[in-house]
Amino acid sequence: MKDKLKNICSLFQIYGDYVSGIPFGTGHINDTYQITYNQGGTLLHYTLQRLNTNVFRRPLELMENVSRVTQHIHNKIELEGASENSRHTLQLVLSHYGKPYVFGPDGYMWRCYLFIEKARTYDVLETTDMAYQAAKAFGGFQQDLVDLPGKRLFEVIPDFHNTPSRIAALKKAAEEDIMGRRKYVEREIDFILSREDDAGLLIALNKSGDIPERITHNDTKLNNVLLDDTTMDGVCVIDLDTVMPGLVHYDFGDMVRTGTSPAAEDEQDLSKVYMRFEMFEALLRGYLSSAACFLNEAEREYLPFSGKLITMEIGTRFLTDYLMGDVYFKVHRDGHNLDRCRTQLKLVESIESQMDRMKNLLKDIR
Ligand code: ADP
Ligand code: GN1
Ligand code: MG
Repeated sequence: MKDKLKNICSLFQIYGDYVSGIPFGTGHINDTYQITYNQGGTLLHYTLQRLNTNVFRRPLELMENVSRVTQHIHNKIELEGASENSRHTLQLVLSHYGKPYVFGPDGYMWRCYLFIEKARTYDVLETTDMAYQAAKAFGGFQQDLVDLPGKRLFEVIPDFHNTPSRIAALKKAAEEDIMGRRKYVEREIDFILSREDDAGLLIALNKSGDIPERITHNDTKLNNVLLDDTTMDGVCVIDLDTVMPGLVHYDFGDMVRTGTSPAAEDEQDLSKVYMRFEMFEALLRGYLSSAACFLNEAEREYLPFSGKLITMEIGTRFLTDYLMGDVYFKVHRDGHNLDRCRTQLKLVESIESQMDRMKNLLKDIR
């Protein structure tokens, strides 16, 4: 593996001597490594990633999106005269051919970013301040992209947040039942299907013109934002593969899904899974602190609902993958996708039971 990573790194414009490469992060899709180089006696880090091209089938278009978005944010920060510019947006390292990616001998696409130091991601948020800062950073990211010039961003995965399509895929997987697992999950399937009427609501509001399409991140898992080690400020939004046209709710909903429960996404003890209202409040206030300036009334109104919808949607995806034999998300034990699905559905119940309070809070914030 050492030689393999070293060889891939040699295809990028990185100076100095390769020292090491270690697996990094807990993402379910790509393979990420922290790379260390010795440059004239100083150790420097990079993030090297192998793109999962089973999931991302149009990697060139994806990388064009990522380049446009990071360049745009970079230019904005530069104009604002902020310090430590290279900590506040991902910065691609180019290949010797001047491209923001390389194809390795393994045939996969690889890319490399400057590593952002003195900041880290969290799988579970510990304090309301962390929730506030993370949500503020994601809202700021959307705001930065409101004026992205040029053509519409490429739709990296069509219908990525089309919840009715996700439910249709679940029904198909349940009907086909290729692994013979359906008998274990009838309750989970019923839970989702009994909420099917909610699934198309945001898409309908988009069609009717009430909710506009914007540029969204679409994977605002709380571990996709780096928080500063000292100040806890949101330093940089990362994991930009799914940045594409979307609704703001896809982002806010996923923050609620991943930022409000005190338990991990794959926790097996469901009594530990619930929505902490104070975390929801911090996420809402943090998000509005940077996004209120561009949101319309309907977008605002459906923020609490989005937490429920996106949690149900990802639960649906985990269940579908379980039924299909764990072909999409990386798994590390038997039943892993089912455990993940169950936490999501438990969280949906908890969100539902607090929905009135969530909506009232929104009315109080002006
Ligand atoms: P995945 O698709 O696997 O979730 P990410 O892009 O989120 O990939 O990266 C995985 C982890 O690597 C992140 O959670 C973060 O801890 C770390 N990471 C990624 N990019 C950087 C970076 N530029 N600087 C510092 N850490 C990074
Ligand atoms: C995947 O790559 P990662 O782990 O940040 C998935 C998201 C899911 C998430 C669930 C491209 O995100 O959509 O919400 O897992 N990414 C893709 O944890 O499917
Ligand atoms: Mg990630």
